[in-house]
Amino acid sequence: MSKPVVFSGIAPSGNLHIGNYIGAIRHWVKYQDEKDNIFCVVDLHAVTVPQDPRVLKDKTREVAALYLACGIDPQKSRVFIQSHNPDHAQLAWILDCVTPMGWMQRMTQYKDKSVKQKEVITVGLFNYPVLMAADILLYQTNEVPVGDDQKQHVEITRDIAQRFNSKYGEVFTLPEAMIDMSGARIVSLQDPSAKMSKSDPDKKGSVYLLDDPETVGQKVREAVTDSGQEIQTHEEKPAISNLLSIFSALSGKEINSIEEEYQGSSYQKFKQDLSEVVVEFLKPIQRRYREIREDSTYLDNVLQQGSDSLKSVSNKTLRAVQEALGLG
Ligand code: AQP
Repeated sequence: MSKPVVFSGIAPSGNLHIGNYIGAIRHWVKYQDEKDNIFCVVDLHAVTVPQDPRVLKDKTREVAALYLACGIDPQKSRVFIQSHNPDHAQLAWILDCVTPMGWMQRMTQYKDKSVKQKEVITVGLFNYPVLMAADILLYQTNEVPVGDDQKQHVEITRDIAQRFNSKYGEVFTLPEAMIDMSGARIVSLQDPSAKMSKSDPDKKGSVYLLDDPETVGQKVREAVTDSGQEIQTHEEKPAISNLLSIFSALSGKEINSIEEEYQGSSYQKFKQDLSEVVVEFLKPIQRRYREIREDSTYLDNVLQQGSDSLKSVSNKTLRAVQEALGLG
């Protein structure tokens, strides 16, 4: 039996943070052997908000190198840059033409992102979920491992696929979101009501995968905590619950056992140990990242092979879509 096709991606719209790792990348790595994996750096998504062109180019390679540094193995997974395959934009246009406006107007991430947007809000930002649907549907994806914030986008992908299939014939596989609820929503260290986010202007809210040990220590030390003393997960203690989730995800220890270990300890001691856990976790990733960035031919080859081998898959889907619609 063939392995389930997994597709996921991250926008190179800023520095990758431990929320991206805990909510997405670690699950990609964990199930690599069992799946047919496609991991994309979704640069077309990044330009839904203004980007500095030189920074974007570098961030795109940085994200690809970080996938590999975090454990994505190019022998087991295909890694590529979205804009290297024009089929994504082509299918997105066709899906635009089958997606009712009303569905799009319900997307909560558009609402959140558009209020934060200081410059003009573009059609691209509004359309982001249709491009994401195209990314997923092009490869006949079965599973989409994502954090909780992307659940609605995978649901609309299914709705769009179902609508297309029922109008024009069975072309698309219906994908499912794979959300591991532990760590599915890592929140800001400065504001537990907001998710940790690449585009948060408050850099103290996020621990980036490339932060140096001193910066990690400072961010964890200055993380907001809740009233009371207990180091325990509780819905009324969102800040400490978040720190416990991070501790657990990066150390591999169960939350219960961390709670037991720190019974009666101070927040200060807990944060000190947490910053050590984070620093030790990041060390090998940063070492491997530096090696990969120093060997640009290696990274180019991985990305080229990824996109070359995937174009035949996406072309096949696109041709079936065009045929079904009577295009060409
Ligand atoms: N805070 C988070 N906790 C858990 N998972 C998260 N993800 C993002 N933030 C968290 C997951 O990471 C993957 C990549 O996300 P993305 O780059 O496609 O877009 P995003 O969700 O909009 O991420 P950011 O960090 O908030 O970026 P900006 O600020 O540019 O919008 C997804 O699987 C996501 O669920």
